[in-house]
Amino acid sequence: MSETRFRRMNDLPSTHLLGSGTAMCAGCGGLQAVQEIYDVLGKDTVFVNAAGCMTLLSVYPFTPFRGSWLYTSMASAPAGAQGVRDALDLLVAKKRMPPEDDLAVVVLSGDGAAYGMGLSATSAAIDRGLDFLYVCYDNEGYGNTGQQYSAATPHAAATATSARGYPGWKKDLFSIWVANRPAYVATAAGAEPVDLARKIEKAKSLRGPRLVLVLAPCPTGWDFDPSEMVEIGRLAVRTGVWPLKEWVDGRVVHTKVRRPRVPVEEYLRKQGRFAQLFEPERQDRLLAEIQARVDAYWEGIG
Ligand SMILES: Cc1ncc(C[n+]2csc(CCOP(=O)(O)OP(=O)(O)O)c2C)c(N)n1
Ligand code: SF4
Ligand SMILES: [Mg+2]
Repeated sequence: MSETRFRRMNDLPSTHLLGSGTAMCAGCGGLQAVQEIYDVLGKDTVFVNAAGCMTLLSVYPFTPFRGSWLYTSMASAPAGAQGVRDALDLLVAKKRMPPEDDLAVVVLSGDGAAYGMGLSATSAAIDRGLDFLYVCYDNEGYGNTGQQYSAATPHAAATATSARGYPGWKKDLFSIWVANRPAYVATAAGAEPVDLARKIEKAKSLRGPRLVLVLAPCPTGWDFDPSEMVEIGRLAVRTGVWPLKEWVDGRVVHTKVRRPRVPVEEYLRKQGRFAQLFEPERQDRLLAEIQARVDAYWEGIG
């Protein structure tokens, strides 16, 4: 695997510029998910955005969003959301803003913030019962700074800081949130837009701490052709690598169960970050172990 792969974001041609004058990669799964989510949330939303790729969407004073946008450090988005929520509540309580002008407070962060740096602030916000929706677009690494591994990186994936393959196993953020007993927790994928839209609708209708965790295929960090973004997202679901599920009313429900599942290898093969599993020689033991973990998950749910 070449090191230069992880420098591509800085070398992007101007064709990757969006209307707001910001630089995003072509075929960005995170951007696809944010667009789908914003269609449902609408403009009466304040995004509290932890530093990451989506921060590039808004460069003061320009933003492609019709609502509001606040930028925070990686660890602080839930604390920022608390401040915004409190300010809105005070404005309504003091009759300086009519209740119909109230805004939904939405944290938007990558996995580096959601699974790692911002996790204690998130836990505290859930403990306080903060009324907010947390949207995490999970591209399984620190994408904005060149795809270093994060706690969301899958086993054996090559990153800028794990050239021979990440030795750890992806953290189960869904279960961590569930353990905190919030109002709602769901996983979703931009490649499954109907399921994603339904979950955002559901989350929008509830109050209290809510998480929607969206897989975000990342051509730059995962090393695949941008035209394959949707197909890779679908394969993550069809292989069972990325279960679509929600936790509501105290139980976990899987919203899409594929039988039979596509072999995991079909998902891995399409991504350069897993190339060392196939070249220079096939890593049969590792491939079998990855498949067995996915099988064990699905056998475990009955
Ligand atoms: C405390 C801290 N360390 C490092 C950085 C530099 N930094 C900015 S964005 C980023 C990556 C964030 O990763 P993630 O949350 O997964 O979002 P992504 O970039 O993948 O969209 C890093 C490390 C920072 N802003 N703050
Ligand atoms: S590095 Fe990945 S997540 Fe970040 S803008 Fe590029 S494709 Fe999107
Ligand atoms: Mg990330």
